[in-house]
Amino acid sequence: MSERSTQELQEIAKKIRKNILAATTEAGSGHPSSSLSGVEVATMLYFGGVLRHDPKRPEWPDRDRFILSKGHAAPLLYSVLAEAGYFSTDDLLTLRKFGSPLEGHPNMRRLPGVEASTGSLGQGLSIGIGHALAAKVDGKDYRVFVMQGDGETQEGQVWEAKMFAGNQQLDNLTLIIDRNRYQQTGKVVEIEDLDPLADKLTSFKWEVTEIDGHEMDQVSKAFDWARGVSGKPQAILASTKKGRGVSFLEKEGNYHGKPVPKEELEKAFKEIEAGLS
Ligand SMILES: Cc1ncc(C[n+]2csc(CCOP(=O)(O)OP(=O)(O)O)c2C)c(N)n1
Ligand SMILES: [Mg+2]
Repeated sequence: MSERSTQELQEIAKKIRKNILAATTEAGSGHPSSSLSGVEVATMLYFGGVLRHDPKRPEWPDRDRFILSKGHAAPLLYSVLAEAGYFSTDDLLTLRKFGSPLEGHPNMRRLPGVEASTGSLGQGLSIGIGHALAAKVDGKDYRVFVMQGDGETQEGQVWEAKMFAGNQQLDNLTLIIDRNRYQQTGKVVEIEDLDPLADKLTSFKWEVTEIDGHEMDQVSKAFDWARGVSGKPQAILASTKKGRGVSFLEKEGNYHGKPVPKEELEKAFKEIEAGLS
């Protein structure tokens, strides 16, 4: 589906990773590790020909919508939007600064390309359902993509939304669960186990596929698969690693909400350049 090769997409993913770290380290706050786990999925959406969008017309009525429900991964969204041309990549270094539209969590009223103001976990899927339902009512063919965290999936509203989407047969809706196995305070499995997650979704009348969320080719195939499903919403369970691409973030396991110290930044950049091992 993509006009870009896997290698070209991997190169874009490297840029996105570096910009996530540059912005959060400059800000001295934010969530780099939560952003890094979603890089391949977001790169495929915006640069792999999945999302129908036009950075020059962020309000184009027929655009596909991407909603980052795990809004704390705002540096991921901002890096992808900047790389796509919604605004300048120089603006990334204003993240979380007083007056900057690049707020700690995405604000749809201040930044082009942001489809929903998120950050309060659990709400993005409901917003996405609103768009998907509107497309059906209006006879439009745009699609809606939502990215949720795995810890976020514990929110009650998430299950109301999933039940509703299944019953409404919203086949223009694709949910990606960024399954990095950690939430703020520890391992998801130890806090509120989600398994069997695929079975739960299937029983809610969803189609489900499980992939390695860092393998570009698997991510690409999953989006192709989603497009081919009719009569049901689709969930892509993407197994990922929090902090992916930077060994000392990955090793830490749950390096949540902490920027890389300035003195470690060059080391992190070098690892990202070397590519995923
Ligand atoms: C309703 C709500 N409760 C708590 C928080 C605080 N919080 C921010 S990130 C986070 C952990 C989220 O974990 P997960 O969804 O797995 O995302 P990850 O960072 O692992 O990608 C929490 C509890 C919040 N933003 N919203
Ligand atoms: Mg998580």
